[in-house]
Formats: sequence, structure tokens, C-alpha cells
Amino acid sequence: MKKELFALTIVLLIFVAFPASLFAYQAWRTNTSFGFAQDDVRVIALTANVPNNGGWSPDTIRVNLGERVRLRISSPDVVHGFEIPALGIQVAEILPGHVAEVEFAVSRVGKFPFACTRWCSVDHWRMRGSIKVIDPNNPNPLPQSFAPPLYQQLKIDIDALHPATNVPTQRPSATRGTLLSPVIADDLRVNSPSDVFAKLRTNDALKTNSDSQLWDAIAFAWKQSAGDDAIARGQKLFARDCAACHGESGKGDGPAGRNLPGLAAMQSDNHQMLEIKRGPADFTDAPKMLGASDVLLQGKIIRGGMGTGMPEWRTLYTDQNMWDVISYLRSFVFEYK
Ligand code: HEC
Ligand SMILES: [Cu+2]
Repeated sequence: MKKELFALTIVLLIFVAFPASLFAYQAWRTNTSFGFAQDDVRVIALTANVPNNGGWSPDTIRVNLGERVRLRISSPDVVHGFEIPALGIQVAEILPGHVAEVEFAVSRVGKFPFACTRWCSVDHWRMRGSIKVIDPNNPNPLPQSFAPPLYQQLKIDIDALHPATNVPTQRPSATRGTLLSPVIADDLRVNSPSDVFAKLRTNDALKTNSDSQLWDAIAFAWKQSAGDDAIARGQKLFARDCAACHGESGKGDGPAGRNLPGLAAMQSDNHQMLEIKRGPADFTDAPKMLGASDVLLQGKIIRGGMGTGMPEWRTLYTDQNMWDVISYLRSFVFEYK
């Protein structure tokens, strides 16, 4: 009888207590609810669902500074993409039924937004989350301070309507503009093309040039200051992030923009909300686009169009992404190839 009890104890030790202690050790070592250590890599399972089915799960990921992280991303529904722009991490495709893996080390404290990069559903752009990197030795660092965006520094009211005061009669062409290259001293970034035109028109040295020639010169100045590479990068971003609403050809006719509330402007004299137009902005609308400076457009893209359905991109876009996409937006009015 005693022998049997002894044998049973041994069996219990081998099959229950030993594995249990190993498991407890693992759990203690990684101190996390959803990960376990493997060659000092923290493995995190991330599920991608279309936004009205929950979006990213989890949508907030916490990791420690210096840790290696392996994300195992799976999608139960459709094809998604994944990007953490600030960390330069990308997974082009997460196919349904497959697990896509990406591994990286985090060497910076902060909160880094991530997003889906495929138009997985009408609400795709809502599919965002963030990864929080914490330094365990300094868990509450002072909040980072950011310079306010240019439109705030320059006190530009981005909600005011901004019609151009001058509009060309034919599409301005950067190619034709090379024939005439007046020095365009104005910073095209801060001034709208229409303001730049007005200044050129009062320049005595350009008296003999036609309006069309001046517009062509402005188109040329835009192409020169933006650069072909930036315009090409902007085109890719536009196709990925904006075309579903604003339309491939910029006309504001993308499928995901159909049921958006669109623009309502505050009428300043009686403070009434005035419905101007429904749906996403039409970038081929010359009076509207030529009346907007780059800084104004940047303000809209950074902040989003409060209540119109235009998402904010400040948290996802780097400065370069921002200027690249704005450069490309100009091509809907300026001919350049
Ligand atoms: C979910 C749909 C949607 C997506 C995606 C979207 N937009 Fe918009 N956008 C809108 C709506 C709606 C408006 C408001 C209509 C307006 O301002 O005339 C708008 C307005 C704008 C405006 C303001 C135009 C003006 O002159 O006032 C800019 C600039 C703009 N979007 C750029 C972008 C860029 C760049 C992207 C991609 C990075 C983008 N949008 C993605 C829906 C969208
Ligand atoms: Cu998506």
C-alpha cells in the first residue's frame, strides 16, 4: 500500500507538478497576459478584422523598451495590410487563413500608431491601433511636446471657404511653363497658386506675358519645387489611402465616399451651419484647389474634416508623407507629364 502511494506521488510529480512549475516559470519570466518568451522574443498575436467587426484585436499593444517583438498577424475575414509608419514596419498582405509574421526591436519610447493598408471595407480607414513602448525604469516620462502645425502657427482658418480669385481658362502646364521661367519669389507652400498669380500679374517685367503663360509658369514652379520623386511617392500614398473616397482621378467620386456627410461651412455673419456640398472634396475643381495654399491643405489632412468624414492623418503620416501627397494633389489641376 505504501509503495503504491509512493509511486503515485512520483507519477504526479512528473506529469503534473514539474510541467506546472515550468509553465509558472515561463509566465513569471514574461509577465504578460498574451505573450510568451521564445529566444527572448515577445510573441504577440494580433487579429485583423474589418472595423465594423472589431478592427484590430488587441488595438493597443504594450511592450518594453529594448524588447524584441514578433507580431503574428492573422485575418479571419479578408485581405488586410499592416504598417507602423513611425517605426518603418510593414506587412504588405495578411491573407485570410494565414499568419503573417513580422519581427522587430523597439528602441524608442513612445506611442506609435499602426494601421491597415488595404481597403478591406468602407470603414477601412478606421482600422487603426497603437503600440506603446514603455521604459520600465522610467514608466512616466515627461510628455513629448510637438510644434503646432503650420496652419496654426500662421493662423490660417482652415474652415473658411477658399475660392481662388484668379482661375485659368485652360489647364496650366508645367511643360509649357519651362518656356517662360519667371522667378517666382513667393513661397508656393504658404501662398495659394491664385495669390501667386495675382502677384505675378502686377509685375511690370511680365506685362507682355499672357495669363495662360503665367499659369504655366506657376505649374512649372510647382513641379520644380516638389520634384518628380515626391510627386510619384505622393501618387502611391494617394492610391493607397485617399482614392477610395476622393476617387482615382481626384474627382471626389470614390466608392467609400458616397455616404459621407461632406462639407458644411460656418456662415460667419449669422453663425449658421451651411451645407455646401456632400461627399469628399473634388481635387480637379480649379477654383477651389487654386485658392488653397499647401499649408491649408496640410491643415485639413492633419486634422481631418471635422464632421465631414475626412479622416485625420496626423498620427499616421510623417512630414514627408504629408508634403508628398499634397504635391501629388496639385497634379489634378496642373498638367506635368
Ligand atoms: C473616408 C473618406 C476619405 C478619405 C479616406 C480621405 N478623405 Fe479627404 N475628404 C473627405 C471628405 C468627406 C472631405 C470633406 C469635403 C470637403 O472638404 O470638400 C475631405 C476633404 C479633404 C480635403 C480638403 C479640401 C479642401 O479644399 O477643403 C483634403 C485636402 C483632403 N480631403 C485630402 C485627403 C487626402 C490627402 C487623403 C488621403 C491621405 C484623404 N483626403 C482621404 C473624405 C476622405
Ligand atoms: Cu483595411
